[in-house]
Amino acid sequence: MEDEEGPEYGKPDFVLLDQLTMEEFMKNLQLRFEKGRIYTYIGEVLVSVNPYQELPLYGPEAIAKYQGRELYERPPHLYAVANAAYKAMKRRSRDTCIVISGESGAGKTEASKHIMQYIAAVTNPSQRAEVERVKDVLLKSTCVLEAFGNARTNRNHNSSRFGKYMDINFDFKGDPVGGHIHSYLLEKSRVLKQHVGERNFHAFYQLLRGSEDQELQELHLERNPAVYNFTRQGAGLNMGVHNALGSDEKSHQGVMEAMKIIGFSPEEVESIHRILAAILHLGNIEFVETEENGPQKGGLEVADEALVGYVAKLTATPSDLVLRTLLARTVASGGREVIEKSHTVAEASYARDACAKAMYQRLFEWVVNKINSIMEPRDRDPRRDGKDTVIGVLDIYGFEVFPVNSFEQFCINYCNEKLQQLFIQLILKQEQEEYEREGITWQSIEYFNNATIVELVEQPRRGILAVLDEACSTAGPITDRIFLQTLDTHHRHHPHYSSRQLCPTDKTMEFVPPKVPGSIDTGQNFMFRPISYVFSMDPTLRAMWPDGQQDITEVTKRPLTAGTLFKNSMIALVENLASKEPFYVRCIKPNEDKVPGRLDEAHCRHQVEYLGLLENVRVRRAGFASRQPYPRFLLRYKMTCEYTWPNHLLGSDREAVSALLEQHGLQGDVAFGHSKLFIRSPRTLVTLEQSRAHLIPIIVLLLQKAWRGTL
Ligand code: AD9
Ligand code: MG
Repeated sequence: MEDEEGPEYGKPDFVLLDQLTMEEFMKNLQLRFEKGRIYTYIGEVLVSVNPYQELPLYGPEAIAKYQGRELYERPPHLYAVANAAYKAMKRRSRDTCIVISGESGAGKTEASKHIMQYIAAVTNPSQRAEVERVKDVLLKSTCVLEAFGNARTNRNHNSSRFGKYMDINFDFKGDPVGGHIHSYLLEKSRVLKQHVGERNFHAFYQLLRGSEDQELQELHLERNPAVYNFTRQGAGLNMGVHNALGSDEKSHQGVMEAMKIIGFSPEEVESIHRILAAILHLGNIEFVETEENGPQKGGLEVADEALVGYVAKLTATPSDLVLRTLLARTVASGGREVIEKSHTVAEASYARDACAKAMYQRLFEWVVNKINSIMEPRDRDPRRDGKDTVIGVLDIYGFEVFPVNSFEQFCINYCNEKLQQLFIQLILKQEQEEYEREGITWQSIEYFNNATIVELVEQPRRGILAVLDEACSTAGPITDRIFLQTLDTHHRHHPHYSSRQLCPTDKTMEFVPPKVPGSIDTGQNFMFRPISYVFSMDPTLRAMWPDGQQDITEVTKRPLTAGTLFKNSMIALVENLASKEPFYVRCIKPNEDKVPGRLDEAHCRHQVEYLGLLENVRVRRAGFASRQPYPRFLLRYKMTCEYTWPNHLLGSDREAVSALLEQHGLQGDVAFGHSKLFIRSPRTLVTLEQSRAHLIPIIVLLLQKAWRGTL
């Protein structure tokens, strides 16, 4: 990797563009991408384009180049951002966070892994055993969570189907001593259904393809995923042997090893496999109306009793309980009276699916909790009142629009809007704070604030989620229609709302309510409770249902809806992020086809637009196009002035910068802050850049001559 970047690589910071237009922005992005420069700054924000190929940018050597450096000293890189966050945390004891955003497949998860690797590599020089243990768990947790929370989608072969925010706790030496993962809304509907070309969560295929014959026999499983309803849809029979991580067999070994290192016991791993197997068997259970009883009596039985037997055995639950869970439900009928109500075929199928979904979700949550319990900081530093300093890394599922968008896409996109809003607020807030700190007067500028979109979702009573809650509480088949009509009544004229009835085609930049059939159902978070697991003898399964022993009359009370729960978790997340010093990575997906090295202009331009990157540059340049610490400024431009090249002999860097600017006649366009130079017009930077570009070849020539001794 080059330490310096010449003009042929374009501008390493978009703030340096001569003219700020979309064309110029895209030209610079494209030029850098073609030269393998996938990272570019906007000030301290890192823009990253997914190369879809292995580039020689990572690893110990590259890490060493960034370690302890300032952001500007090396070409833009994720390591530089990780290093900046780490330094802010260590030097100033500030809690920091790195927010990674971008659409599905843009490279967020990969970026978060590089960040973690950087932090792991630069910490614990004294090799303390406890810190090494924590680092191992932090690094290995990713692989386990990806197995259970990622899946192949048409947009990304290793798509995160949950949001992840990971805190890493550091002690006063700056070494990781613990961590905590918050997971957000797993796309659990994927357990049951997948679009054409997509897969269920990796864990199922890894189990089937990676287990020994003997293990599969014990789980009553066949190796072929095409045998199971939950794993045979979406992908063709020969598809999906590989995910982005390699073959399922290899991944299985990797996950098993990771679980061992993290500290899952062999019994726990076995339980996990039994639960996955039970879910697969559940998916194959079909229901038939019994002839003796006749449909009018509602008699129902399962087509293949053996499957119920497998589920019962694998979950260590009496099989008559499993059967009863599927064929009937227990409801509270006024007061404390409890009655059992038989299911129709449709209801039984719904119960089976709800059961499978719930089991998987609980399994996922249990895995997250298990990892958290192992990462819990053990010895808190008493000098800090037991408080560690924290770096948070946010890798959330990216913005996505499908031909049919479910409630889950609605939540994913709402989450992305919420993060965009935070980005806008923090970027402006940071600017203001910096001007104040440096004693500079601030000039505000116009920008699009997507708060209006977030409000459309969150507003009390009229907002999309409030209306959805209302519709969920009104039982009956017409609720979907009522939901849509109510939304139309409230928001017909909202600039960012398009009604399904008025405008059936999606406009991706606008907020379209989820396609309704089924969304009420998912939004309700109401399910037939898999009551049988309360009685499971499997300790892992019991641990997944800590609420299992609750009184049935308590349980059938209306729970908070999934929408409200998600909204609350998003508000808490944003509050948490806002309390920390933020660093941003804005990921861009170069093309829809996952092709290495190809950047589709229109596709990227769209992302640059909705990520507000041009606005970001504009805000950065509005008051002052650029601000740079004096040493950084000198490092880049000192060759353009006789008083500063090769080193200045003036009293301070600030004085040297002043002399340099005076020589160029540019002193009228700048303000001198306490530690930084603020440059008003991009022209000034352009003049300096041109002067520098003009001098570089001359200096290179002189240096070559000096080396050859011909000077
Ligand atoms: V989603 O919202 O979870 O669907 P992400 O997380 O944004 O999405 P991800 O990081 O999973 O995308 O990247 C998608 C794929 O792009 C990876 O599986 C890699 O094959 C590829 N990728 C991403 N970043 C890099 C990189 N820096 N170098 C090489 C990369 N390949
Ligand atoms: Mg991801």
